[in-house]
Amino acid sequence: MELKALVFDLDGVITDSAELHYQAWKKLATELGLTFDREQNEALKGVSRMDSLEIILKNNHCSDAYSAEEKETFAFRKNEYYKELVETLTEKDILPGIKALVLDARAKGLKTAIASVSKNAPRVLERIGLADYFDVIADAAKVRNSKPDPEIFLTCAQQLGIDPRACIGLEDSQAGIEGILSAKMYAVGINVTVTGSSPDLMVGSTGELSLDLLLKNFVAKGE
Ligand code: B16
Ligand code: MG
Repeated sequence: MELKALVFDLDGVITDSAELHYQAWKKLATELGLTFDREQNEALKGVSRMDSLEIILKNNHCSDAYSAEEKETFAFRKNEYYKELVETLTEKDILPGIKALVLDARAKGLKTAIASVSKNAPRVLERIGLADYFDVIADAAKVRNSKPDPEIFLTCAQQLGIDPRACIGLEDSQAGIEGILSAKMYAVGINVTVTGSSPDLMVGSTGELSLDLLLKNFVAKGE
């Protein structure tokens, strides 16, 4: 089967908004007197806002100390901090190699999609000037199951009208790699701290990615 589409995660693959999520959670955690560090932040990559909050509270053994309403307020506050940080993003924040890869892929007739569970994904893409370079941006509000569930990747393939096995998924998180593999796409990991299934191909950073590298390595599942 021929390669037909590239399906990108956003945070940590297109731009380093993973760092902005970290800073926003850190601010909230500090206000609440909770511990939170970069190591704990790894487990939040690709995980929805409310699930992320639960992980932070559980790590601090205080999940039961707050009502559902209080938790909603905390998540809202974190998102306000995050949105402020998103407004500081510019084209310079596109990670190395990504714009060239997206342009090369489109020039070769491949489709491109964004599989981000972030409800802020469209705004992030606008800020960095890439909003017009994707055929599909999955609507995170409509996705019921966060990564590692394959739902968001399958939604992208379906909206593109392409067999998932003809797609490459690119991710920086373990949850995302699991999602790509479950969707039967070819999985490319970018500096993933592997704690479960390994991606089909791993690179150390986005700067190592190129369309040539992907075309050389791509093998459709089941072939
Ligand atoms: P929001 P991805 C994910 O995006 C982030 O990795 C994760 O840290 C974040 O909690 C989640 O989006 C939800 O984001 O609060 O903006 O809706 O990695 O799937 O692009
Ligand atoms: Mg990510």
